[in-house]
Amino acid sequence: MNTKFTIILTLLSAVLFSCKKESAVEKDNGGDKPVANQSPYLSKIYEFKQAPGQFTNDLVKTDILIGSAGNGLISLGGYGGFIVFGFDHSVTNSAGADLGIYGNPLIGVDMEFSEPGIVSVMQDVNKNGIPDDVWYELAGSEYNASTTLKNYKITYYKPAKLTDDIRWADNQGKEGFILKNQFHTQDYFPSWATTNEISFTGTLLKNTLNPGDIITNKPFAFGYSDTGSSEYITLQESLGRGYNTFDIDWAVDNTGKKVSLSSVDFVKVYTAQNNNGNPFSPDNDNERSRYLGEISTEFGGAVDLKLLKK
Ligand SMILES: [Ca+2]
Ligand SMILES: [Ca+2]
Ligand SMILES: [Ca+2]
Ligand SMILES: [Ca+2]
Repeated sequence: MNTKFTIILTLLSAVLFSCKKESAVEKDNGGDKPVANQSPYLSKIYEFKQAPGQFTNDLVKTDILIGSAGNGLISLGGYGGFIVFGFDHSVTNSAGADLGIYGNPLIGVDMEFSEPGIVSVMQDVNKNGIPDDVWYELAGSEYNASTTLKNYKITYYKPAKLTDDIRWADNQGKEGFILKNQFHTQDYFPSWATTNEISFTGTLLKNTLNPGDIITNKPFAFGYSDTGSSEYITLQESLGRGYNTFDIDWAVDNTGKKVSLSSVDFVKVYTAQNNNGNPFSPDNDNERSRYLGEISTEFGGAVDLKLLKK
């Protein structure tokens, strides 16, 4: 194994799941105070279902996501893994972007590593305080791309042995594996599962993994979390901590028709690519096949942007 490459991969592995303490955005600098006793940060997690992955069942500390943002991360696991959260108020649809969501994309030139998450929103139409109403996807830059698959469904199967890769099959007739790696040896099949197979559905974005001296997963233009878009880079450079922004105006129903929402009560983020991080797939025996682990969106909290504005 090439030493330089090993060092880079070790660094990359650390960075992919580092918990950054510094944040300029959330600090109370006098100009970014919440108004009317409303917290700008998410206040409640309704559901958190990791898909299989290298960080699944590991380092799962959701408390750090409540009441602050950008101070810690959870990994949603492979395709479909998700979190559902809300605020202590309805998030109104103001002009422009409404929500900011934190992740940990790498943005170094030719080291880009994004792990896009799709964001959906829901209004508490029946006013029962729980997310049992209708989800509307926020259509990002890939929503209408011919490479984007709607109504995708994947099923993961619990392995016989802890050391086995996690097999999946999808509704496109394909199957494959979430690959185990040497950096993370815990059970990759989520402990929340009460059955030996679990399924997720949603919209699937195309794979963007690219082999090279450094394996990259370049960002999409806009509308996805954990993505080093040009907007993210600008925010990172100006605030010291980037995030991705989302406009409630992007909401579409399950036929792709735009819906007009004056506010939302629940937000869902899920991993939107199905990719085991192996650019040599289906060859799983290449020495670099298991370096990165699966594409799995990291989530570091969320803000109601209008409460952060000066
Ligand atoms: Ca808006
Ligand atoms: Ca409801
Ligand atoms: Ca990840
Ligand atoms: Ca990430």
